[in-house]
Amino acid sequence: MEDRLKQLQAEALEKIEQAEDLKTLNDIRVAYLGKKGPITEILRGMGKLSPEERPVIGQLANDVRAAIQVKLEEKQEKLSKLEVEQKLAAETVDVTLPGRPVRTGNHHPLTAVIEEIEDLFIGMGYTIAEGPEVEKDYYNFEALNLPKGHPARDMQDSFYITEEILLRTHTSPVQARTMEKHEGLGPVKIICPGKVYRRDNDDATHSHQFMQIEGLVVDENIRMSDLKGTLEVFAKKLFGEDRKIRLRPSFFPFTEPSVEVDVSCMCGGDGCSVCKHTGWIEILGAGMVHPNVLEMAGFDSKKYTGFAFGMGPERIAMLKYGIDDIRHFYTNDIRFLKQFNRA
Ligand code: 2U9
Repeated sequence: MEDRLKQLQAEALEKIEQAEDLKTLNDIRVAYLGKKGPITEILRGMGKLSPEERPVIGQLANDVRAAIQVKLEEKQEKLSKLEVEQKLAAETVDVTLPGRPVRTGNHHPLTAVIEEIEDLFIGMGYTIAEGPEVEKDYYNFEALNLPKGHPARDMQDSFYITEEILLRTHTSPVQARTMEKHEGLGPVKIICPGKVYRRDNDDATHSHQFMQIEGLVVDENIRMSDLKGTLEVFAKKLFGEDRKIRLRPSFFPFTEPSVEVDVSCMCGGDGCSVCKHTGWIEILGAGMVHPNVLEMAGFDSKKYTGFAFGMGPERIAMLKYGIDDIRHFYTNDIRFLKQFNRA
């Protein structure tokens, strides 16, 4: 019996030593120390032993059981630690790996150009004025020296809602309203960005709905040279310090004299398809505010003068980014929009 117990101990310790995982270890515990295990069996059969043998074998059986238990506990601790270490190694995060790129959104190219132009004029002391897109005929035409029956009204085929109400054809009514509210006192220095509408067939260069940015300065002693200097600063900041501007005579009912403004082409005058080999690109219309417009808004035209200008940001963005079709701004093809990600 003694030999059998010693053999069981040696066997069990050997198996524990060899065990490579916690499940095997548990199987060994059940096999040797479980209710049906050999050691329990020996202890149960103690009654059959002689009184001399009983304490010796009893003591030995308890020692064997304790030795196996101790070894099992030691091994369990070792294997548990190992398991944690293996798990940690398998789940290691390589912090040096580059992250997955997060696609950032971006401004619509038209919004980007409008904000750039706004910032430029804010930097020159202008404030932004806004007004309704559904406008009275009076502010859209009459207050701008375009009385009913004026031939220039035909130049701007309009979306009329009633006889007196229409979708504004330019942002000029915002200036007319601002001047009227101002009651002729002190300077006005505003830019008016906004959506405008004209009855036009959409094609690469025309849209029935588009944006405008107009500017207006009214004060004492405002002269044509102030207009020219302002537009020169504007063109250089927007297109580059090497650019020049030139003014050509034109006609608008709300300004007198009126001019069209060209910026020198990026080809430097050599001639290219953008400037149609002229070296110049038209970017703006402008002029000195017509005395009739000043008077209708409540300004004394003998005391106050002013200049005004207007531009189409779509055209500016098309020139700046080399876009060949105005419809790209409104069809919102993601492949087009993604190209303007400044991030
Ligand atoms: C008031 C007085 C004067 C605004 C002006 C232009 C010239 C002009 C067009 C250019 C291309 C608009 O985008 S476009 O279609 N605009 O040429 N606009 S002067 O003159 C005003 C406006 C309001 C009270």
